[in-house]
Amino acid sequence: MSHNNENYYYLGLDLSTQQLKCTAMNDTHDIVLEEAVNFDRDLPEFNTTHGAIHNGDTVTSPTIMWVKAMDILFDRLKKSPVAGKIRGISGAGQQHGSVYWSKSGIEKLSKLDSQKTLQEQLSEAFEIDQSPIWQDASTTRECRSLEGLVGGAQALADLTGSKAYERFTGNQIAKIHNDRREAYDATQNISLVSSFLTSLLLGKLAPVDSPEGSGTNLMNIKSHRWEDKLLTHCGGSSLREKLALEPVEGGNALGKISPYYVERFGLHPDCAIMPFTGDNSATLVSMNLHEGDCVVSLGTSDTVLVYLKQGAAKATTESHLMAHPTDPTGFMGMLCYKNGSLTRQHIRDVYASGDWDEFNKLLQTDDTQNKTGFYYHMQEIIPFAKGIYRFENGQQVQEFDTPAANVRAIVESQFLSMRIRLQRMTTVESKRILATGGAAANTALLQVLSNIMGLPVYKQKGMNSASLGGALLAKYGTVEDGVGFEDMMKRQGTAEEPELVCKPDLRLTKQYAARVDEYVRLEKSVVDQQ
Ligand code: XUL
Repeated sequence: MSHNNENYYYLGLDLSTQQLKCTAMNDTHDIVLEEAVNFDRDLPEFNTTHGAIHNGDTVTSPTIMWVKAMDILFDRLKKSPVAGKIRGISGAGQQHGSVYWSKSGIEKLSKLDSQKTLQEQLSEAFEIDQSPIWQDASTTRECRSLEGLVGGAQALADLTGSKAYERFTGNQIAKIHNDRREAYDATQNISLVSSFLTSLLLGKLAPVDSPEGSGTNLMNIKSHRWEDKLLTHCGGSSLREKLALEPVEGGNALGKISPYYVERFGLHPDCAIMPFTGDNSATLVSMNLHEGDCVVSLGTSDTVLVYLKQGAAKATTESHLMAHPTDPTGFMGMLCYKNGSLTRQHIRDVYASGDWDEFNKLLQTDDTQNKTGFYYHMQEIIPFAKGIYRFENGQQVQEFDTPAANVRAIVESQFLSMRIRLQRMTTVESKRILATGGAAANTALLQVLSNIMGLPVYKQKGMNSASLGGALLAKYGTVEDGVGFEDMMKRQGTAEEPELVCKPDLRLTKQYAARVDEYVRLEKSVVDQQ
């Protein structure tokens, strides 16, 4: 790198469930700016709760709300000293969510007028104004149908990396194709949340990257190409045209930023736009994972991420195999739970007076060896179950005798599930846990995680993992050809070692290990009650 590069910046965006964030970093990977637009707070006119609109099992977000959030974020960016020096932009989107462009929408995108806001110009740009998002659980019928097409859940997992999941985009598209044919037929193009942002920045339709293709049930996990029979089954013969572009690999610039952002917000005309990825793959990038590292992200959704090299990955019917964002032959193994922070908060409110300190105190008191609870406040993904179930000495009970038992049981149950599923997903033993996400600030929670997994837990500084991952992907796409991602990280010495926060109490780890069989049995009895 030449010396006069010091003043360049790289921008990462993250359109998550609850907010649109951005992180800008310089050439030496120091964060120079962070901004966020919170949907509930900053855009109350859209009436979202935690960024979403719930209507039974159907969960959506207004597409135009995301557009308005871009207007606000870029207005703030314009006022900062970094805007004109941004050399590349990439980022992340909550996975699976989809956007349905109208014909006029795509046209308007290519002729944006810098005198007007994006919202003004794109208000008629979508055939479907509510985007289905990852929390949606309304497509069970479509899921079974897709699995039926290929010979079952495991067969679909072998082909696409995952069995059919309600939130996966192919099944969401199939539901619209089945139930709203007119709107479907009028849809010119379909984007995912990630490629939607890329499209807004490029001023034309952008492809998804291969990790995002892996969240659709439509992409062949080996070739990274759309699979025709799956496309036709979910969206008829026109789905290929609506997707229009095959998935691409990360790190290759798609083009320069649309003149709209240059004229309106003062961005540099040479600013390159890189493919956006999913929030989970962006988190994996920001943490620069090595084999043996296991990320546990405790956020709106709880996720577990591992970097699996070719050969170490197993497709199962309860985990996901996704393409890796910077290693085209490797994989990201993932578990995703819907009942993450919001459900822990709910239990905190009911049993710990809405106070985290109280929650943490209770977490350290009661002995729950003979108590197990499953807290699926929302329709859970792993396993597919809903409701709250408590067991004492193997027998189902209405309630535990202490608030502390509920606090412990929810945390233990969440982490025991991770332990069990992680072991089934890969032959590679994890050596350490890297904790991230909002709830990773809670060390009492991390201590239980460490005890259950029997692994030390580390934390990296800086919490905006997905948007930082986006900034790193932006830089990766603009550095000289031939420099691999790991080399780029090494050169800048960003290998700022994560900090050790908890060591496992191996005596407790043994006790938890002894509870695994019983946990599996009780969980199965919960699934049987659905
Ligand atoms: C992953 C998933 C969630 C969302 C949350 O499959 O559904 O983690 O990506 O943003």
